[in-house]
Amino acid sequence: MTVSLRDKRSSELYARALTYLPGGVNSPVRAMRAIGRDPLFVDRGAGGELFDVDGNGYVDWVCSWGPLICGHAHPQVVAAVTDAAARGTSFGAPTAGEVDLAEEVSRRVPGVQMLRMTSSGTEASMSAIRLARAATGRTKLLKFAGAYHGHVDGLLAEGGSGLATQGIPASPGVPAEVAASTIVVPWNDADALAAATEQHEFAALLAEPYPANMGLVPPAEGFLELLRKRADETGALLIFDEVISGFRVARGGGQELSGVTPDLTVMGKVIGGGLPAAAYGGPRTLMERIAPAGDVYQAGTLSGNPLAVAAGRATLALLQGERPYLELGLTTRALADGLARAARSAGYEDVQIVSTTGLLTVFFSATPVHDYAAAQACDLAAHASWCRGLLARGVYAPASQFEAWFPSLAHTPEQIERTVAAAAAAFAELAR
Ligand code: KE4
Repeated sequence: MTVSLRDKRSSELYARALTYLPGGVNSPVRAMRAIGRDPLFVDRGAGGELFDVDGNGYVDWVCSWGPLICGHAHPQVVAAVTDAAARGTSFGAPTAGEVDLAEEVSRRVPGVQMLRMTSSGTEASMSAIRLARAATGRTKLLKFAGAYHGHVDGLLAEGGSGLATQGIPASPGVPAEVAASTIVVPWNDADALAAATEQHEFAALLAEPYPANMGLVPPAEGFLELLRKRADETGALLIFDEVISGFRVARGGGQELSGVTPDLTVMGKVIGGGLPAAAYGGPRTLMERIAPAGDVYQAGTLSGNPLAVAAGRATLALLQGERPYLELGLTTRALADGLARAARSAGYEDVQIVSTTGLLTVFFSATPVHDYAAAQACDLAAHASWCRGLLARGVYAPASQFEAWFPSLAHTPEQIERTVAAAAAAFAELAR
């Protein structure tokens, strides 16, 4: 049964927002343009649910694009942030919490002995790249088509057609000469990786170990090991961008899950528990190049902000040991199996449901998706229509084929059932 979304207040806010904010939003994907509708304005979240300003309730599978692995407004996170705020919101001076958080991260993440906090994943990626360039004396970067590492000039470079292509600006305002320092290679393409690392001397090979910005496209068997091998053979640093996979796909992120340890790790989202915090880290020998210990400059007024640190520490405290990840794996599996059943029951066959602990994507494709080109070949109109159908039935899914669903420890079996029922009806609508 579809409900006509009451969206009067959202519409009024959107009209006003368009006057003051580009596209009415503070980040493009929130505008819901990829699914052909206006954005919904949110009033509040609770556990695995979101409520918009018109009082419509949804099962939320976006969860702020990843930070809320324990769900919205977790009491322990809210209490930690409230307590911290009562002592002051920012000092511009070191605090004990920052040391505790850094210690906790270094205990979890195999490749991180030392870290520097920033306020966004973009800043963390940008800084890790600067450090890699300083450490190697090289300039060029290798990135994979479809991977997103934040809106750093040199990373807003897309590949042309072909194996390993010199980046071209993916946005106006990115200088061609900056994009040209980035070589873009198809994900999971061992030959293209070999060719690029033979042809160029790289400062760094940069990858999301479990890419989730082309939809979830896990590494092919042995591909991360090959990345590690090519970095070692050519003197490039290996950087894993774990802003999404970190603390999510496993307790120590993608590098723990795969057993492949990078030279530098970029982190974000979960590390801030929903407040603005990110970090980059690695062995002390590399990280002590960063000012003021070393000569590579990087800074930030609100880096390690006490409220964000409190939220991050409270979130990681809820992710102790292996049990939370077993639970998150079961939730993700139940959702994936349910969505597959929903598609089958509706006779809608052309979907590929891909998942790993804490991440899932429904590709509208008749064939498996192993790289960005295949993700781009999905039926984007069908995906958009399906997402609109989910919204009408109280399910808030990522408004883009090139994003992932973010199951959390807060999602309940009842919310999964609601999602599966809505998915079956929305698939049936498509199949008609
Ligand atoms: P931020 O600068 O948005 O904090 O982080 C950039 C970033 C870096 N690395 C990875 C792997 C990322 O996924 C991101 C940001 N993720 C997107 C969603 N895929 C954020 C949502 C948005 O842009 O509004």
